[in-house]
Amino acid sequence: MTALTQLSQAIHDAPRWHQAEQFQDGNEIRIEAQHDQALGAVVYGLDARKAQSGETIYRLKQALAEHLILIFKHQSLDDLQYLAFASYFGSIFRPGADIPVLASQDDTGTPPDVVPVSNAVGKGDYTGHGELAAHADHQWTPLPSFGSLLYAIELPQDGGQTSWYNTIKAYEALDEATQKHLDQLQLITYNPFVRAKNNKGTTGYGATPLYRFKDQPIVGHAYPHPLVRTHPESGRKGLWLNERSEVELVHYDDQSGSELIASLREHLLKPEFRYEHQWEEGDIVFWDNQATLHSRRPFPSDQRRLLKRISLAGGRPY
Ligand SMILES: O=C(O)CCC(=O)C(=O)O
Ligand SMILES: [Fe+2]
Repeated sequence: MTALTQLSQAIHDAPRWHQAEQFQDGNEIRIEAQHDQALGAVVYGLDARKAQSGETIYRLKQALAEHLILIFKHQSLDDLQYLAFASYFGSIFRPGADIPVLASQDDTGTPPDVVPVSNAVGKGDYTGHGELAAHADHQWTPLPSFGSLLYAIELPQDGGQTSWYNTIKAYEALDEATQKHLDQLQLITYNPFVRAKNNKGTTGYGATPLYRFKDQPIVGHAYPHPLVRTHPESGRKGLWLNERSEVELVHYDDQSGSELIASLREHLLKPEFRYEHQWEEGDIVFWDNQATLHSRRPFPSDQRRLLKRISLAGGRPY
């Protein structure tokens, strides 16, 4: 028989339902909303290595749509177990080789299914140790991932916290006239990894113009998406704009477009829309990429930090 891919192997090896000790009892799971925070719920009592019931997965999906990030505590998984758990929630995000993203490999042009987000050289060193500006993963692609999971394996003593922003609350806080105006706009977010590929040595995040004026060159392909995105499950609207990528409003005046975007970015990053996660080893954070942004604090380069990310495929934003 031919060798299996990592993903097929993961499903092949996943716990069978007749092994009672490997089947999660849904009654053991507690989902606690973070009522004092802008978003998020903590999931206790779930062991992601185990087989999950349909009811449990449905409950988690509903909780994700409502709270936008789910924080699973005390996990201990290998890559195959992690893939088996993540793929309950959708297909693994696998962009084409024509779309560079974080961790796209030189030979295949595509990223691995499990991306090491780390400054530990030799374990994959994607994203380094610097600050990461607030972004939605893969927003610059034709079909951005609907969500991602980050699993904390090794953490620094200082820094490296990740924050998530509730873009639905940010949209709802705008006045009605502004909402109406924004509802009709399309935004192009240019792929920072195209620029990074052209200028080897940059990370892909940051170091790009914040807004493209029409007399400036276009770097990479343009995929216009709505500036105000509707959440597929809840129908709620969110402001889908990141902090630092080069963007452009379609059919809009350069000067007023760049000013509008700058003021919306300032609005989005307000502390009342944000939750900062203080990582503990064994945490998995699963976020809805359709209605959140995330950013990261820097940490000292001589301290190691290793998290593993799995992104799940999504549809065309609307
Ligand atoms: O390192 C982090 O905390 C976040 C990295 C990130 O943006 C990602 O994995 O999508
Ligand atoms: Fe990210």
